[in-house]
Amino acid sequence: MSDGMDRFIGVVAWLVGVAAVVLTVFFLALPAAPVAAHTALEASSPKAGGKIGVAPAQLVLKFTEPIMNTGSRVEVQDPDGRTYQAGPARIAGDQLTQSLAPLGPAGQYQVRIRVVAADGHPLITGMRFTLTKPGPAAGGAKADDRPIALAPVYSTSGSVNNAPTWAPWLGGAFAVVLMSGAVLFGRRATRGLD
Ligand SMILES: [Cu+2]
Repeated sequence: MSDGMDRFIGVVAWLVGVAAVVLTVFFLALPAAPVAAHTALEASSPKAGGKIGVAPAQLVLKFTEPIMNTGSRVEVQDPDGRTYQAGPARIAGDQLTQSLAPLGPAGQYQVRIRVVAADGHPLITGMRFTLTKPGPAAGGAKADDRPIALAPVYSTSGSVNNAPTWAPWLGGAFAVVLMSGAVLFGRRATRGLD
């Protein structure tokens, strides 16, 4: 094969590699905007993972982005499996308020949360808090309905849709591009020896 042909193949290989990288980055960057608009649980009252002595009259959740008025569901369950959410969740912007029936026994309460982000993607997450003394329904003190102090949520369990799912694809695409480049370069080098 002539030197001219070798050079031509080299240039084509290089152009294909560059085009692959550019197109990969371009197409994989597209879903980045909706990903950024996903929502996550940012703060809560009671505090996620916290301990409280007096049962709250309501549960307040603050999200990183506004959430839709439809499709939300909050469930507050005691250690025995009874639930205490009372009526529908009330949503205002990025905040959700769920009225609670008088809580029961002391112990860990599980909060299951489903909301729909402004971009239409559902967020399913959860948190727990511990009631250290029996609630009103178990003979304890009257529910606490003082103004809510929201505490930041540092980690949420069972959270979906918030991971940048394109990241592994990006890595994989680059690996493929690099391997293709290596194969083409190898072929070219071998041809050079003929
Ligand atoms: Cu989304």
